[in-house]
Amino acid sequence: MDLIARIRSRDVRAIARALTLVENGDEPFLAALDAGYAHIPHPERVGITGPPGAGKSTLTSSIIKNLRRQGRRVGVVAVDPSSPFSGGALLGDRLRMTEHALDEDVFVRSMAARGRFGGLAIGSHDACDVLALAAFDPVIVETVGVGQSEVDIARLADTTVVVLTPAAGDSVQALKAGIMEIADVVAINKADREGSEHLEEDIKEALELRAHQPGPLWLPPVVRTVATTDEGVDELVNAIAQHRTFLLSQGALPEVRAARSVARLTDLAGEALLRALRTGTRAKPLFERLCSQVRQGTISPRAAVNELLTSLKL
Ligand SMILES: Nc1nc2c(ncn2[C@@H]2O[C@H](COP(=O)(O)OP(=O)(O)OP(=O)(O)O)[C@@H](O)[C@H]2O)c(=O)[nH]1
Ligand SMILES: [Mg+2]
Repeated sequence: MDLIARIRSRDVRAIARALTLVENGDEPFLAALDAGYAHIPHPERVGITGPPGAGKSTLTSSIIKNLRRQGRRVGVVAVDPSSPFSGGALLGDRLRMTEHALDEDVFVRSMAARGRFGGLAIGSHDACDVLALAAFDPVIVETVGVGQSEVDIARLADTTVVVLTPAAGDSVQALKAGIMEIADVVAINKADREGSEHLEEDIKEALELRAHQPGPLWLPPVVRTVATTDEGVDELVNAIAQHRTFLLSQGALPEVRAARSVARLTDLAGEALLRALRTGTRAKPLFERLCSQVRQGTISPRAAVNELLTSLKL
């Protein structure tokens, strides 16, 4: 049986193997995945993002527990955008979700983000597709919210949960970084710590501002959680379900998916073009010459790009 068929039959080793191939950008496997693209299911996709150490993995583990009680098969990809190598943090994710290690209906995988262009998004989309093929629903994507990655995760998921904690500076950081703009649901985790009420007020205030934006109204629910004791997790799972109901009632899911596919195309096109410039027989010499001219300051970066486009007839 080929690998795709084995994934479809929910063979755990095949799923693990496929995710390694995705992580390595293995072209034959990606081509096989693409060949069956039209038949890949569309499970619910939930993104979990937030500052380092906010409790995303612990919270994900509690969410899994809740969803298992509902009989759902849960697939999780934890992507580390900061490290191109598997390191201690990734192992941490695995450890934090070990209570589900023997459950065949839960699959948790940590992976390093691949590539600079489109960063996080490229490999994670494929990983989600592998989990979708293996009939996991929902598929949860955890990522550390630093820099561009939270915008990427918003594009990966139907529902994005932003996890914050009362730790000093978190709220300021989140409000500044525009992280609130991508939140469909906000979890204030470590609510057992001091300052969670205050943080909740700050966040609600920031979210109220969003209510004045045009478009259908979704005011992100703010849920206080203690991931280590599962407190508030039922409410959090409910809030995620409510957002899904909202998307369905608005008929918005097809558009969310369509926009996601186009964003994916854009990322892949960017990556492919850059690769062509660096390795293509025709483009590489030209690109190298322009790079050295830009280094010397004899031509501006913009002028160099214009010359590239003209010479390559783009
Ligand atoms: N007091 C308290 N500690 C928590 C809570 N949730 C998580 N923690 C602890 O916070 C630490 C970090 O938790 P993780 O789940 O690894 O956090 P994370 O956001 O996944 O971390 P990264 O993936 O490294 O960014 C662990 O020691 C958890 O036990 C909580 O609600 N209350
Ligand atoms: Mg984590």
